Amino acid sequence: MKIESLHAHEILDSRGNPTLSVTVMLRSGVTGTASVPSGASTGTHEALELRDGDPKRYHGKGVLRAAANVHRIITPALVGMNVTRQREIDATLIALDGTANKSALGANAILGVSLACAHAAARAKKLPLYAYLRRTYQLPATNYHLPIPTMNVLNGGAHAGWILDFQEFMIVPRQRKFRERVRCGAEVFYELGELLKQKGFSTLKGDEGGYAVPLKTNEDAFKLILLAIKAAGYKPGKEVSLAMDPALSELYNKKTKRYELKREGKTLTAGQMIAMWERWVKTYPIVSLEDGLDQDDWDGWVALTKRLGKKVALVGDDFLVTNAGRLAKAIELGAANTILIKVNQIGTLSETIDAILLAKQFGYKVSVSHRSGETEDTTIADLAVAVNADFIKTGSLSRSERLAKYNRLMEIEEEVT
Ligand code: 2PG
Ligand code: MG
Repeated sequence: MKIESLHAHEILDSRGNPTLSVTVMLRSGVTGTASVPSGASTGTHEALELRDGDPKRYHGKGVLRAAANVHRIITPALVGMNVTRQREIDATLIALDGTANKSALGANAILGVSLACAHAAARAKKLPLYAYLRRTYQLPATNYHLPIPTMNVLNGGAHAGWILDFQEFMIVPRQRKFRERVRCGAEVFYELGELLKQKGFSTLKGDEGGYAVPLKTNEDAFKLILLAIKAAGYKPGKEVSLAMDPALSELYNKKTKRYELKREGKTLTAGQMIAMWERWVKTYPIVSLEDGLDQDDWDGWVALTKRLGKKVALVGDDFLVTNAGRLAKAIELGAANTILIKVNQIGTLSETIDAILLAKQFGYKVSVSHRSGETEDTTIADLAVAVNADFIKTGSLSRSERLAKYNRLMEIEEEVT
């Protein structure tokens, strides 16, 4: 079980940007590998993704410094450690870095190592990753519930050249089996493509594999999706619900304290934004609203939660950044009722698990999420199953880096049921 060596190198993510892949090798020869995702609409309170800033390579986006940190600083500290002591490994990584936002070594360097260790340990223990995680963190549940997927079929915002103001319009298939949820999502996605073609739109796709189309209004997105759900033979609200991530921190003007919906030519206050969400939730079968206000508008989040918290999942992404500290404050104030979990927002597996455990303890729902920049790594699928997450958010029904997670979940379902 002892760690023999670590190797980190640059690979490219789904946008063609460099990211880290890390392999841990044990004395026994067993290895574990993980690669690190990367966001585009990142929250200001996320852990730091270390990039080289050398304009001669990859427009400054190289991660050679992060790789060097793995080799020069992390490796000497971890060699000889027992790879199954994940909490000790993560505590060592956090102490080595010594900053609050992992800016010394880079959260990408730290996360790559943290996840690769879990993979190596699971393999050494001859367990699937989800079962290993459950055991190593002594997670209480004994049964397995596969998550409800929230599938981003129409892309806007920073993921699609601002073709729409809001970033993600998602379908939420609710069939009993995960495999049937995937099938339903794919069938609705095909119908949506057909509808778009009929209306004369192209069916080009955004970063998360959903269609990227210049609709007149943001609301038109849901109107179209409802048509697609019906055309695919499913009942909106019963078999398929809706979810959205308008990613409003991206539209917030801190100086004017207004949300700027440029495509629609609207400028709204937080109060007007909340009123709009109330109307949408009344009109459409929306079950989940992520980042419905700016990441630092604590009062607004409390007001939003009072108004809609009993009806829909109010998901904190940029707002909570997988950070147990921010989550504790939100719990105290009564802000949001669901946490989005992104491993690279916080930078170690153990801190991720701590945020999840805190959320569950206080009745917050958990949605495990990809980033808009992804790789073929499927760790988040196993993580979602390990913790019995309520939701998983991992993109559309196209693009292999998104489908890899759905495919892994279908495989896991066969193992656990
Ligand atoms: C989000 C994510 C993932 P990004 O805002 O929820 O969908 O986007 O990874 O660009 O932050
Ligand atoms: Mg988000």
